Order: sequence, then structure tokens, then C-alpha cells
Amino acid sequence: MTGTPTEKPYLRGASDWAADQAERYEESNGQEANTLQGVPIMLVSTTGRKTGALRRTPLMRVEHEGSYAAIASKGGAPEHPVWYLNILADPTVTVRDGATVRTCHAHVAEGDERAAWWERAIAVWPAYADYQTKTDRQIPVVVLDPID
Ligand code: F42
Repeated sequence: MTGTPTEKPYLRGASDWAADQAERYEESNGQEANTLQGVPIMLVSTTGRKTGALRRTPLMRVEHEGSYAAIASKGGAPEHPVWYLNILADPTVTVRDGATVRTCHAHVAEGDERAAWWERAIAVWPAYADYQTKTDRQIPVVVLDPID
């Protein structure tokens, strides 16, 4: 798959509350629907690994020195969110952070890097710690580094 996700036809996600938020956030250039319970979100666009479509996923905004972390918690569900599978298949994503949109390269954090980002994630959204207690899978921490 080549090119950035935003060059592909958009397909709406199956979770209505998330898809509604994604669409309002995108259409308002990041000025509306930009928080969850008062905590800022970001919008990660990936390329569907089966459809090749543009997929837009709202996630909690975890940022440090210009890079971001996408936490594949899915509320502690036993299975990974499929946006994570999309990223494994094509690590070129875009991140909307308010009015700023960056093309990023994604990698899954391990070891010390993962520990540092996990701490930052918990500081933003403490519920991540609860989600991890609900599942045997280790919740992936995906670091998104701007490349544009
Ligand atoms: N989810 C998190 O995991 N972490 C967060 O920090 C987070 C924050 C957040 C904030 C606001 C909000 O509104 C939602 C938030 N969510 C958060 C929920 C998140 O937006 C997603 O809804 C959730 O993580 C589940 O992601 P998902 O990619 O598994 O979505 C499912 C429901 C979905 O849309 N499935 C589609 C469908 O039709 O069933 C397919 C989507 C897709 O990418 N398909 C791929 C393709 O090719 O097009 C194929 C994928 C495959 O099956 O291999």
C-alpha cells in the first residue's frame, strides 16, 4: 500500500459513537468534538489492511516532544482494535491534533520506550491502567513520529 491514508476513499467505522466523533472532529478542522470527558483526543487515519480504504479513529491524545502514542486499548477488550492491525500492515498514518495534521511513521514500542510512553498515557487517561487489568493481551503502545 503506498501513499498516505488521506488519499484513499473514506469508509466509516462500525462504532457509531467513535465514527460520529471522528467525522465531527475532521469536518470542523479539529475545533469541535475534540475531547472525551474533557480530555483532548487526536484523530489517527490509517489505511484499511483489507479494503485499502481511509479509516479514521479517535484516540486519546498522548504527545511528547512532537511525537504521539496511539494506545490500542479498546476498553480492555480481549482482542486488539483493528486499526492496530491496519498500522501493522501499513505504518504510514496521519495524525490530526486540533488544526494540525501530520504524516507519521508508526512503530510498536517495546521495553523502556514502551514503559515511558505508558506512563505518559496513564497521566493523560488513567483508565488505561484499568483496561490493562481486564485483559491478558498486553495493550500495544504505538509511537507515531512525524515524517513531513
Ligand atoms: N480506542 C482505543 O483503543 N484507545 C483510545 O485511546 C480511544 C480513545 C477514544 C476517544 C474517543 C472516541 O470516540 C473513541 C475512542 N476510542 C479509543 C475508540 C476507537 O476510536 C475505536 O472505536 C476502537 O479502538 C475500536 O477500533 P476498531 O478499529 O477495532 O473499530 C471497529 C469498531 C471498526 O470500525 N471496525 C470496522 C468494521 O466494519 O467492523 C472495520 C474497520 C477497519 O479498519 N477495517 C479494515 C479495512 O481493511 O478497512 C480491516 C481490519 C481487519 O479486520 O483486519
